[in-house]
Amino acid sequence: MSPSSSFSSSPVHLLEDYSSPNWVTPKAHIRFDLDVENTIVRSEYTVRWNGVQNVTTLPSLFLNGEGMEFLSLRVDGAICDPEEFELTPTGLLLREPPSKEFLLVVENKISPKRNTALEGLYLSGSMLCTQNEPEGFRKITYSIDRPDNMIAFTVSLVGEKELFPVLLSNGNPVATRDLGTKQEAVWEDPFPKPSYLFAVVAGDLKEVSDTYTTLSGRTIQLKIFVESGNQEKTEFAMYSLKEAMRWDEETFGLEYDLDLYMIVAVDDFNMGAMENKGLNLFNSKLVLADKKSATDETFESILGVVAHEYFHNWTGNRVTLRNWFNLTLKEGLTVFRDQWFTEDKTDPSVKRIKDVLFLIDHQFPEDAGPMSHPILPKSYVEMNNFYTVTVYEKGSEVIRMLSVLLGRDGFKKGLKYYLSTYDGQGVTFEEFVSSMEKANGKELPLFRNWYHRKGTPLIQVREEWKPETGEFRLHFSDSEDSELGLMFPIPVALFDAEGKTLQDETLTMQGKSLSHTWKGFVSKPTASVFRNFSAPVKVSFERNEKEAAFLARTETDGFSRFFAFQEVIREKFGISLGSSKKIDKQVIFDIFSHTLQKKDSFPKDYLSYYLSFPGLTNLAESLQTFDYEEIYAQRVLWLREIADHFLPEFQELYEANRNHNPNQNREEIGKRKLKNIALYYLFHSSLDSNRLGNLALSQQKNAKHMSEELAVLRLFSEMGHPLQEESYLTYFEKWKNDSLVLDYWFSVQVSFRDNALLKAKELLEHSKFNWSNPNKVRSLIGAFARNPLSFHKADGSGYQFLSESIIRLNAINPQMAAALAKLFQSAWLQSGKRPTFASEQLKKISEIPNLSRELGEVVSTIRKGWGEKV
Ligand code: B3K
Ligand code: ZN
Repeated sequence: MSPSSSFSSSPVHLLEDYSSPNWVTPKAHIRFDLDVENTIVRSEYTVRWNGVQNVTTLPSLFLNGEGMEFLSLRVDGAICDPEEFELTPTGLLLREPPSKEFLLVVENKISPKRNTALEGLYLSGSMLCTQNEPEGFRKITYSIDRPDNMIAFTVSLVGEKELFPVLLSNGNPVATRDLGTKQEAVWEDPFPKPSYLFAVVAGDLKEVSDTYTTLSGRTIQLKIFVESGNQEKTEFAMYSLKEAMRWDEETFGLEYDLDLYMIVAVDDFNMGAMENKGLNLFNSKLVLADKKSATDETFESILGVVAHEYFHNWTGNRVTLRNWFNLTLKEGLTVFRDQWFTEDKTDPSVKRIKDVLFLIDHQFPEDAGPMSHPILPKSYVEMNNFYTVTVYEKGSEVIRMLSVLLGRDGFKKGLKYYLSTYDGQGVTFEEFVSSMEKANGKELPLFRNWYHRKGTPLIQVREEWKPETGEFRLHFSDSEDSELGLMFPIPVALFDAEGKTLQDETLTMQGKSLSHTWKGFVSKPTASVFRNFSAPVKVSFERNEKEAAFLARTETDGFSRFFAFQEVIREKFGISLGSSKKIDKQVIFDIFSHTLQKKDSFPKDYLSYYLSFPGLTNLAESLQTFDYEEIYAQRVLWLREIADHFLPEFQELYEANRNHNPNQNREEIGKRKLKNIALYYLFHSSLDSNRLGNLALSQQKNAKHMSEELAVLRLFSEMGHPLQEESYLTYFEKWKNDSLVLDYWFSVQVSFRDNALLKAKELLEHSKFNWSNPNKVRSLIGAFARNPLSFHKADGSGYQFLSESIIRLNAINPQMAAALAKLFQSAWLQSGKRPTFASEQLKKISEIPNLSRELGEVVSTIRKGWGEKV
């Protein structure tokens, strides 16, 4: 069954070609005879004509179906002769449908065990499970597999009791039957849904149950299914689910609609999780956690992803998509909802800082490279390739802008209007934006251009100060000569010299430029613009360094204060690159001192971010200079200077936060982070590295929380410390039987420094590495390619390593291969012969036999973007 269809024979899908389906299947009864090697699927559909009513001859009906063995076809009970239909590599064509409504029964066979692509029905460990978004259902059975075909499903699952004591599907369990050594379970989902939300799970699973009572008093059963032995590790996921349910009721008045909500943890999963109606499937790493084995970052991801999938129940499932071009309609919106949720549950400034850093480090480069696309892509060959940071994260920023333009209450009104008007339908971004307009009585015409314009807009900001009249003017202009003028909010604060807020107001850009004048000042105010990162744009605001430094100390908005400091650091750091002279860093030291003196007035996790020095990728991206060796060398010098300057302060910070409880609350998470940041600076100072090494090793050995333990491995690895190997070994011996914990171990060893290639090759041969497990592939190969120092080695060896891995994965899991191939994008900006080496590797990939649709599209898009003949 793997790999999927080949690239060369795959058509391009165009948004402009979209039309609604001629035929739909409002009802389906799918029966599975489950078997690891050979599963028989029998699908019974009510097929209905959905085209123009006065049609004279009914056109043919095409059912999607790939990589399966056809068994039989019946129409209205009669078996079809071979000449009545045609089987193609992508489906089944019924030449002459008998009437406008009829019953079709099709039978086919699939092999879950051979399905290493992990799409459709597949085997993970001893469990059978499905992944159908976007187009996996067509790998299970013949169907009209598109999101605008809404289906009321009934599902019968038949399987060996011993192998599959637990049989699950969407909706409600309605019957079970004992069939001797086998059993049958019947599930019915009362909510019609597209096939991408269909799910099945069968296995020997243990259940952890809880209940949730909605604000209207309904009791919902909550169940998390895991492999035996993992029950203890579900507490935090269950807590996250209940928090998300409460939050959606309190914030948007949205209540869960079934009586049962299930989550299943799956070890082999291509992404994070999947929002199938009533039966979410999750990558185990986003369900299973306890303080010993999961970092604080993992806990926060669990909180966010459990909430994200839950929120999809309304934004995605109840109101779904008309076509895949509109993916951001559910993803951008649901990411925004999960970000908002985490902001409410943790520290809003810290969450915003993390989300924006992620956007800058990952989405900005994508939007500036060969794979740049608008949040509403206009064409695709393989939809899986468009689950991008642009569709998700930029999509979320676009939705967030609505919540600023309309206010959060206006946004809530708009969302309620949208969900109640389009409940049960598949719609487009247009229905969403017009709902926001209608509910708020406000027109947003230019806002729609965000869905069509690609690239990160660059906004120039100029200020004018007229001391004689006390007038202060800000001018904003869109530097791109684009037809697609934009609408976005610009929150502005003006501060006096004492840091008092003189003005706090939100301006709205509509089109290409905007000027605003304030009057009545006695001295020039300091302006903070685009507060809280109000639009996904780059801002060029040439101004006095002192003003940014002033904002870094006084901005009342925590996010903008952090970013002002980053701006100061980046400016200075940029000057130091390529300069042999030592740069005066007094302004930076002053901000550090000021902040360290006031440290008790900040939440600890906020302070830990504020004190962190920007990472390699962030420096490269924001300075648009990609000589990583130079950036790395300078960064080490800077860190040493800062560390030595504030040695007593960092020592004190380490000691003060050394003792903590291993609990998941803000205070304790903050302590762990601060302690680790302090240790990071101490390691860069001129203190004796042996003594520090022993201190760190004892932190690792006595750790009560994974965040303490892993921080040490990271430090040793980043510093290339002599105790590194001992640290890795200690960790391995402790955790060798916990596959999820070993993922951290794989990744930490290849994430830093310029000599990771040897390690990566060695780890590929390790008995715990497994090419078929996406978490392992991401932890080793993905982490290696995200380490710029090793990946962008001048001799091209990093590129060769990646391309060889990709070629191997093309035959196992094309989605993983394609995801890794995207990492080549950044090679084009590198110096020397690197772009040539990278393009040779891509060419090599493009020439392999059986190049999959997923990988082929990525490689050809990058090569075209680089101006190569493809
Ligand atoms: N909707 C899924 C992602 C499906 C990815 C398919 N390659 C998870 C999510 O965004 O919630
Ligand atoms: Zn999602």
